[in-house]
Amino acid sequence: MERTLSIIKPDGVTRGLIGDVIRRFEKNGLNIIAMKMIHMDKTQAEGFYAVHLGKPFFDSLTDFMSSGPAVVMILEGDDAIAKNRELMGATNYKDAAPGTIRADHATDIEKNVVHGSDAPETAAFEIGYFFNSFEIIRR
Ligand code: IDP
Ligand code: MG
Repeated sequence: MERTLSIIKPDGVTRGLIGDVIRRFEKNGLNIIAMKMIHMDKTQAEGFYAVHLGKPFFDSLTDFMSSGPAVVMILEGDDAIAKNRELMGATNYKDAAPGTIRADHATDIEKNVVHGSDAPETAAFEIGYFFNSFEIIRR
C-alpha cells in the first residue's frame, strides 16, 4: 500500500471536472482516505511548489494555483504514486496518452487539471503540507 497526494487544480474545479476525476480514481483502485476543498493563497502555493522555485513558469503557476478553489486528496492503493501519474497523463497534455485526465481535459501546459506526487519523498511532504493525522481515514 502506498499513498499519494492528488489535487484537482482550480481549472478542474471551475470547469466542473471534480466528479470525472474522482470517478477515475474510484474505478482504478485508488481509495480516497482524505479530502477537502481549499483556496490557497499565493504564499501557500509558493510553499507547495517550492521545488520549482526559479523556473520560468513559477510565478504564473503559483498565481494560477491560488486563483480559485482546489480539491486536495490523499489516494491510497498498490503503486498509488505511479497509478495516479498514469491516470493523469503527461504534464503537457499534447504528449498525454489518450484516455488520460490531461489528454481528455487539459487546455494548456499549465492548466492541466490535476497534480500528483512524483515520488515517495514528495508524496510524504505534500500530504503533510495539507493534512494532519486526524484528517486521514484508516480503513
Ligand atoms: P507535473 O504536474 O506533471 O508533475 P511538473 O514538472 O512537476 O509537472 O510541473 C508542475 C506544474 O507546473 C505542471 O503540472 C504545470 O501546471 C506547470 N508547468 C510545468 N511545466 C510548465 C511549462 O513549461 N510552462 C508552464 N507551466 C508549466
Ligand atoms: Mg510535479
